[in-house]
Amino acid sequence: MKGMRRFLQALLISTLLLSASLLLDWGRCDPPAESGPVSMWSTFHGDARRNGWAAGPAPARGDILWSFDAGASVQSSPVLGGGLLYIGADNGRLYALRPSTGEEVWNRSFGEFSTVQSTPAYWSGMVFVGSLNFSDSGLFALNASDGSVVWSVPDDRGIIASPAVVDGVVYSFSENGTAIAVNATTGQILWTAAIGGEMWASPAVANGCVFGGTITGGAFALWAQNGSVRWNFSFPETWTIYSTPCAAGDRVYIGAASYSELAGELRAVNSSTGEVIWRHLSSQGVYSSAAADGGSVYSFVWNKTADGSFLVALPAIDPNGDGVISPGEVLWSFKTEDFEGGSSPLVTDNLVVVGSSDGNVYAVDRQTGKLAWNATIGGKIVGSPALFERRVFAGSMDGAVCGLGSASELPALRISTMLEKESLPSGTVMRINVRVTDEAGNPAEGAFVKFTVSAGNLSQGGASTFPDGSQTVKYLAPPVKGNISVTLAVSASKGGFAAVSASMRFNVTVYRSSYSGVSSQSGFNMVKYAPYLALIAVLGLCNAAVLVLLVRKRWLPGQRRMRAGGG
Ligand SMILES: [Ca+2]
Repeated sequence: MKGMRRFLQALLISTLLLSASLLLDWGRCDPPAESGPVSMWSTFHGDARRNGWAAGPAPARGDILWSFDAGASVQSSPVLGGGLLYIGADNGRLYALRPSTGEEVWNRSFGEFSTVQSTPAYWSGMVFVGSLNFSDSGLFALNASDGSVVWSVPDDRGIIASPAVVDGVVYSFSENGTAIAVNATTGQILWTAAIGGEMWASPAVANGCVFGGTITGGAFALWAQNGSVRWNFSFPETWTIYSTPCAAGDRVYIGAASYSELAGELRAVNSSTGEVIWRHLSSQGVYSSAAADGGSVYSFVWNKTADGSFLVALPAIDPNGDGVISPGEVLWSFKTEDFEGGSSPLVTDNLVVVGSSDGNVYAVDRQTGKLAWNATIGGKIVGSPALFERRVFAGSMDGAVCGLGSASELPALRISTMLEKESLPSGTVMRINVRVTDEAGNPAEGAFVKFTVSAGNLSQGGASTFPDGSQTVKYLAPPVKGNISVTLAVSASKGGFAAVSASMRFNVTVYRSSYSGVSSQSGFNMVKYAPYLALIAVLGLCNAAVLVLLVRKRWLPGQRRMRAGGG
């Protein structure tokens, strides 16, 4: 009785631990409310303020570490949350990829004739995104782990804008000229506001307000609480606002352009009143969103007279106070062969990174504007690059989504593998445990582990490692006519680390029993049971941990331990 009670206690505690760990994981991904750089690139241009400022250094090199083919042009920007990268494509699909390898985890289609130009937003285990479709456009909330729809709000015109999520509320703009606020958990509409002008720009949310702009040149601030107008102003006739306002401190930076007048402007306004603080003029247009790090403002400006787009750094404070940041007051400028100026810059500790329609991602020194590296992806890049764990991510109009960084500089992972047996009879099962650590032996949680065998079948309990760096597979030995040697290969990867692989051999022997034929041809497919095995593995692990604490007794006696690293 006492043993049973202890077991039930352990089960209860382990279940609570599991729930707590999931909650902790979700909570970590919420957008920060305070000013300063963002720690998680979970929405377009970093966080709901859209200031493009990421905490941490960009990689010193822009090697293409992986490339994923979305199968259609990509205008959406990559975002990260819950351990995955999310990006939309013009085939109407939203993709969830592993940021360490680019491997697809799931994709969701919003219909054959739809596009997902909207950049998704991750919040609390959900992904929010807008779709543009001939028949059934809308704002969707998806389960971040499998892409299933949690709720949706239909839209009669379609959504290009990228939703912003703050304090459990999703803010979205439609092509039909309305702004809406929706309860992120339930999908209940909290308010709608008729702005009266198509909106391609995304909402920026800061200081209790929602900032936006229309393609007819109207700029506005709504009260986030009820959608009423706080202030608005219009650029002259023929002007458009395609870019998302960037909120920084008590300011908002708004870009605008006029095709017919070959003119553009980045305007710094007071976020409480909309009053102009300064203007920076260009000869063609400002189509991308500005980034701000407090002292400087970075803008990608199309300058037709110079045949390209310039990434410029402007002083936040106008040096001579005349209300115009003149060419002479520009801190630095970097020329690209871009003729669209669509990509919005990412500011990191060391570099400013921007995509270009000339097919490159450029990273320039934040202080000097000198080129640090460029990565030639090939297609036009109109989305905004993202930074996560020393990697830059970008999508392009030729459908490539890439992870960029410096593989050589990354610290290494180590794999240690434990086999239950050195040899096993055909048709029988053995457990294989791996533990992934960093070079110092600290467990690498969330590392993506992949097993392959030269013969037989594997069923993996889960794709990534547990908090103690471990992961388990079951190996089913194949039918054999004579004893064979099997090669097991294990690879592990995790963002911020160089991937590692290891291999080892063991034997499968002839099963000398009258039942061997039956068991070896049963075709038992353990992959089908992977989700159950994953759950059992997690609960089992928690149980084991708790039981070890309770009973204070060591486990795994007599197991053979093998160590491997780098092949
Ligand atoms: Ca000036």
